[in-house]
Amino acid sequence: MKFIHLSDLHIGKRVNEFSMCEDQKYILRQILQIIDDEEPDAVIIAGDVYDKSIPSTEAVELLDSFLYRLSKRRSEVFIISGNHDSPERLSFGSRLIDGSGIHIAPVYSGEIKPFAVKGVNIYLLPFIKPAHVRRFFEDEKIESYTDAMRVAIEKMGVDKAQCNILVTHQFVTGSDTTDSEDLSVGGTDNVDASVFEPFDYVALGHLHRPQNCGSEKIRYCGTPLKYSFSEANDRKSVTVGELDGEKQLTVRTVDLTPQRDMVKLRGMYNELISKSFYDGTSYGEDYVHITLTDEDDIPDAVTKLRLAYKNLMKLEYDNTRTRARGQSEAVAADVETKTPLELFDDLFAMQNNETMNEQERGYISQLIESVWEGEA
Ligand SMILES: [Mn+2]
Repeated sequence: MKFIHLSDLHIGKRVNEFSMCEDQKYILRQILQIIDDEEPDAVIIAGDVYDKSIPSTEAVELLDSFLYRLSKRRSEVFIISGNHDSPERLSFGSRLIDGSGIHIAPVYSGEIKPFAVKGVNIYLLPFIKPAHVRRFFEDEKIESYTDAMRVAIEKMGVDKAQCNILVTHQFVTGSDTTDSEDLSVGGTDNVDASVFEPFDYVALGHLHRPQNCGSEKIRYCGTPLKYSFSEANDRKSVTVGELDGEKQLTVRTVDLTPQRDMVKLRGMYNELISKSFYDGTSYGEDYVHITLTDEDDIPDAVTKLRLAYKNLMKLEYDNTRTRARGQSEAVAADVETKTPLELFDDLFAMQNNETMNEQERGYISQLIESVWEGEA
């Protein structure tokens, strides 16, 4: 049984206020091409189909057209909701479209019946929290996410003599995160990989970087696009797996090439605006994060840089002043012990990367005196 594992499409997502819809349309077309080349028996989408529980009309249209195109292929399609989706809204009409080979997991009800594809059982377990499972199994001790997943899986009654795939959306303990996921503060939402023992493959969604959890049997395929600059150096792909009746698993990836990449650039302003820096690159179209190392702020830098870097998403400086800002907490501790003039001295140095000259110092010290005496 051959399958393609996708997750975290986040259709409708905006990154730094840039709509990703065009990029998503482009990458979904590429995914359809891969499906045509690979001819899998199953296409799995492991949650975070949409970016929001109430998706934009544009996002709904995009998913509708992707699903319609999928339904015209021979593969069966399996979809679960992630923490970003509303399970109720995502599964609207699911029983109606089931016959067209698009299977969307219903809201968790304590009971999960597998689908069979070429002798492999596919279990769809949408994103759940402990409370969602506790509701149905009041006698079980369910305190953590691991407890919840363990109970939900136990209740499936998986026959380990058969081949079994679980599709789910959770944070497996010890996995590698990026800046574009929504993880709970303090990390109480992690699930121990040992709960997945009954399965021959676990198609995971939630984390955005492709990775195996201990073995290739438990895998995050990652997002089809980069959704934060922390992923600038990642390679995005779809995971293609094959599971035979002997429980032999093979897993490989097919790379995805985005319409626009996300890149981080760094240097002096004059360097970055010189044609030799960006000529022959795709930076003009890419989503770029520029770090200027100039000591002085460049007036209107964003507008000027956008002449060469149309999709400049983020601009920051790395210089003496911005580094000093990191030390400003230490400076704040000095407030009690320093004179107003000394404090202003520090502020001036931080803003201008140089100390005041005699004339400036004289002016400020007069000003401070008059303020202090209430004469200003
Ligand atoms: Mn996600």
